Amino acid sequence: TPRISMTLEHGAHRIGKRIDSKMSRWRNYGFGQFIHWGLYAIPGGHWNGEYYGGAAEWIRSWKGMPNEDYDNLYTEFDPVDFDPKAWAEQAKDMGARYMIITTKHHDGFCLWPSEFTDYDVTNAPYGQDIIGPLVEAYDAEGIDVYLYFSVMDWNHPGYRSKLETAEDREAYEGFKEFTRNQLLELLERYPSTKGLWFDGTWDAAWKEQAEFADNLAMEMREMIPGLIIGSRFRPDDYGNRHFDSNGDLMGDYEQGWERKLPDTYEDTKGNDWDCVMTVPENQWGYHSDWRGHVKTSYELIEMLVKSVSLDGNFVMNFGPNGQGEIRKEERQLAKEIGEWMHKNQKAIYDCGYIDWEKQDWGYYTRNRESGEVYMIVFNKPINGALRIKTPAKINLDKIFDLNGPQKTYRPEEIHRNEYFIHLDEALLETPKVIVIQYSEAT
Ligand code: JFZ
Repeated sequence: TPRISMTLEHGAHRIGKRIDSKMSRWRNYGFGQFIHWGLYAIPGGHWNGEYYGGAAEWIRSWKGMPNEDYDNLYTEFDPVDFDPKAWAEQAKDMGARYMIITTKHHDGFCLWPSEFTDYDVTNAPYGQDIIGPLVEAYDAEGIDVYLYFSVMDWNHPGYRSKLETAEDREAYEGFKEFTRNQLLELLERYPSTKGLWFDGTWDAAWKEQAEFADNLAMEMREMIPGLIIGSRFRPDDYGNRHFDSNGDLMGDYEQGWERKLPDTYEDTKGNDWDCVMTVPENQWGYHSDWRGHVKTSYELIEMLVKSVSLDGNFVMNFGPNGQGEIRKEERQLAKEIGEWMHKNQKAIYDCGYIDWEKQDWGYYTRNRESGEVYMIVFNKPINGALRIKTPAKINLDKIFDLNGPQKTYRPEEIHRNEYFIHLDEALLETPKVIVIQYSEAT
């Protein structure tokens, strides 16, 4: 059926996935690290001994903390324990293949020396660039760096959430120019940047900027060809975000999976996507008092596996404290996930979705190059029998453990295209990976 679509000047410029090598590299990461770091790490979710229950990086918007106090926190920003090499090594050990760092969050404080504002690291006691040394350290570990940038900026005098008066419009023009300058500055300073992760683009004022945002994206891609930008940047002609007025994805991947995962492949609409996930329920920046449920490495590994099985990347967040230290809970999780990744990364890296019917024992992933299929088993049935249903005309050639006893399984055919393999281990201590090599019958 022909698509009925309206003409948009600033809608999606491409239907379907990007197929170039830079985007393939992004698609194949599987696992990434997010770092939320800024002035909010200093109060860590408290002010004057009072506990703030919202997301720590939003504390400025809390009536318990005067804006003036927040805006002076920069005079205390002196993270003497900041060790970019240690962060990068930890990320490498954990198995992350890309990293996203908050260059500027909603508060407007810049972790790089910006020519366009005084509200940056150089005017804090620390007095030095944070982003440069981070990029260098992660580049050295072979971990690709992406820059998080909040368009919303609570510090810039021209920033508006909505444009009601002529004065607002004039002020906002200055803010747009500032935004453009900062973005081009970042790309010029850090040319190994692989992409930008935008945020704070939901305001009514920004939703009117289809043309400006579209042109700016083009300009940034001229500076760094192949630059990867998700769907959380530009609005279309009618102010629609992520998906344009025709329902087509704007940007290189869908950025709507924030602290949630799709359940089925249909939910992803066949697009590229990433899921960004906090360790507690909703804390991105450092909060010294995590309350409520804190995710375990087991849960995070399951989310990672599920993401890859549905063709997405999983990005786990870290919130270093005001001294520049990564808290011990996060270090411990990184270590546990890393231990699993070292043994099982074959089922994650360069892998994606395969259209075999999902079974209750866990998830399938498939290596996009070799075609090898992995069963990542989280739930062992009481009888130890794992069901495999394949599409028609598939021969299961060889089924074996990725690790451990290197056991080979002989599938028991129970129906046409339906089998059991029988596990004999008593209990699974960690999610177990079984490799399936198959061929298509002619
Ligand atoms: C934003 C920020 O406000 C937050 O502090 C953090 O940086 C996070 C990664 O991004 O929060 C969002 C953004 C988008 C949605 C929800 C929270 N969303 O699309 O549902």
